[in-house]
Amino acid sequence: MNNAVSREVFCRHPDNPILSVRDWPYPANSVFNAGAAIVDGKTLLLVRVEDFRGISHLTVARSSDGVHGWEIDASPTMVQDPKNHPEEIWGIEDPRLTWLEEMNVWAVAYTAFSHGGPLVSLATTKDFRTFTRLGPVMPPEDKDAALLPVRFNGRWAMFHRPVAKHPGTSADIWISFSPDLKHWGDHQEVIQARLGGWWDANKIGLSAPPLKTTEGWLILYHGVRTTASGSIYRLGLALLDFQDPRIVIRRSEEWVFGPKAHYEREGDVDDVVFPCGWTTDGNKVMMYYGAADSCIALATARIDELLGFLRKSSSP
Ligand code: M1P
Repeated sequence: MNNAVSREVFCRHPDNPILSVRDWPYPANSVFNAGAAIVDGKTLLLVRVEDFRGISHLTVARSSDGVHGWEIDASPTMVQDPKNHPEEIWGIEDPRLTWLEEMNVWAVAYTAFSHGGPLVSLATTKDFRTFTRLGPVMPPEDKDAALLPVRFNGRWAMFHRPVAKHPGTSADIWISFSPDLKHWGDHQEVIQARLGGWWDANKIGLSAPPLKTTEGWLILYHGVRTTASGSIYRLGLALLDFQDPRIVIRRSEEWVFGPKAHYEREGDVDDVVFPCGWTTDGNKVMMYYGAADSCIALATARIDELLGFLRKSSSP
């Protein structure tokens, strides 16, 4: 075993990939990058499905144990609606789910692929059958968004990843605040991509929604390393202050997970691990990730080990 493998704190499920187009009830090119939640005692994945035009929609899959026996909606659950939402002209992608106790709804933060590029849209749902769209909340290019589950000084908070057109700038994780989920402001950079030879140089993005822990908000993010043979998507951790999530307490220096298995290394886009959701069961976290933009895999970790890994990292 080499060092890179031994340092990974997530453990792949032996039945990976747990979902692929072979499981799908209708023809599709690929299924990947799913939001995850526990709903009515079952694991629910809101899966990005790419059709044979290259356009993505979202479909629900449910399982009692989160690994096997998936019940998948027979037809697409949430599809692009370009008539009412022109920003969805080229599809909807990469949903992140957050339970908003105060409103008694699930918030879905997703990427709408508009004429101007990818942007952040929000919707809410109570049952994952019907969705109420709030529309676009961040202009292009912006994606990798997720809400925090509670208000901060009366305002909702959302992480997202804008990309500037200005050459030489990095793509970093920002936070913004809103009184009503519709109007967003007080934008602030929270986690910056590193530079140079780092695994997370120049481009990062939030992966799964922030997880509430005893030590603060646990952040899982992807870093994109550009190499001569393409990009490598790996995952890192950060810990944010519980009261003020603009404050970074710790950030991992090494990645905690990267493409190693064949289904992560080869697919429509090679060398990609891309989680959009994780669920918890006590101290255990189940991370659902898109592998090589082609299928869905599962890896698990102990939350105390993730926090322990971060404790060994220096404060930024
Ligand atoms: O192909 C890898 C990923 O590329 C994009 O992610 P990002 O813009 O954060 O680099 C997304 O299109 C994502 O869906 C895709 O998995």
